[in-house]
Amino acid sequence: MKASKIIEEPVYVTRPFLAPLEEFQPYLEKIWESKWLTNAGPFHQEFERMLAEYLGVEHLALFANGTLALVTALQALRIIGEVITTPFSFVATAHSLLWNGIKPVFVDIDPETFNLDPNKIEAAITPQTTALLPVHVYGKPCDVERVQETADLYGLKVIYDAAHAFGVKYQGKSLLSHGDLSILSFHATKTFTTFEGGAIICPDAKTKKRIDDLKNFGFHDEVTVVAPGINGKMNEVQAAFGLLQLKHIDKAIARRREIDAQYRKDLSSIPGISLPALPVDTKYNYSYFPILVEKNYLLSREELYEKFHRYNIYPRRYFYPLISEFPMYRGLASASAGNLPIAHNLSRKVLCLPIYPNLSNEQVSRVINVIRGSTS
Ligand code: T4K
Repeated sequence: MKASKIIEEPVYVTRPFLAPLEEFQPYLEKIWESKWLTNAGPFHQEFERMLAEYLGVEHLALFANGTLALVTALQALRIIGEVITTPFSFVATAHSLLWNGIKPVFVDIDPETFNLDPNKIEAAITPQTTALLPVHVYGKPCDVERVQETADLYGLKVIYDAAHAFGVKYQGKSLLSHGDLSILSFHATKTFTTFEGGAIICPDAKTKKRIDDLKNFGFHDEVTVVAPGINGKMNEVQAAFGLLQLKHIDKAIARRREIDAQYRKDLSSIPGISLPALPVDTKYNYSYFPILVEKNYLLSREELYEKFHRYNIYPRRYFYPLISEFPMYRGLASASAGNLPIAHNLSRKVLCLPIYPNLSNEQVSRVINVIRGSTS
């Protein structure tokens, strides 16, 4: 019995959803025929249009990945000095600040949403603060109204790291339309993928043009360079793949929703396991399924994590350690555990369970049985 468990297929925290291979062939043939491989080619242009339409936004600029999108968004708004952000995110959020010579200032998170606590932002503002960089963690909306109120009061820009928030709608409109800019990631591990990829959601055509220039070395036209830009361009294979994925994304999110519901049903009554609530007034994308392993659960978070590995299941501790604990950040005054008690505590008890469209019901049951303790 035990031996058969060991040879079962591994279950990862996520797996990319891939449209059928044969459906990709015609796109590749077109690329081979046209020999247009990158630099705003035909698939790039079409994908930008179709994606903006799908997301319900007016303008967006595609990128080679989400990190370059973040770095460029900060450049586009000429952000300098200090930026207030969350420690409870993937390290790329704060790295984008360091790449721009900006000092991150960490503020604690809200215990319900796990996003930057709007009540704590004001106390961290100094004369050097120029912007806020909140993250819609797990795709759940930040308190966008309160964030904007504070930003308006102090004349700060707001850039949302919306890497997890593909397709999320809040109060009937795209969550991505909040703030001055939002960035998306289409990495292989995300709800919607182009292998690597990303985008900046822009409020108007002028801002999009500036960002398009910045991602293309700063070229405004053939002979004019207007800024020290970078190479952040998405290529034609990525864009074509994005177009194909778009045709299947609603089905993929619907399957994630079923898995989320199954976990909620079967895990809600297990002592010591807390399930963060789904966001209200939100069309959610079910991008992650975090559970909290509380003190009264029969194992510690680390013991449960190790136990999963014995069953060939690989949940992830997103986000542990906190960004503020990494060597390049921990010397900052705002990085101390005492300044970030909620985030610190959460990072020690969170575990993100596997959730992806091709996860079978049988695999979901395997995950649930490990937590239930029905497997030793
Ligand atoms: N902001 C936020 C809030 C983010 O979460 C991220 C990225 C960014 C910004 C930056 O965006 P990008 O520059 O990446 O576009 C992963 C991803 O590498 C990263 O994109 C993501 N956040 C982060 C949350 O997760 P790892 O180190 O956990 O990934 P990895 O390679 O361990 O993969 C996790 C599991 O996914 C594997 O165990 C199996 C599966 N997998 C992974 C890959 C790469 C596959 O099945 N196929 C694959 O190709 O960071």
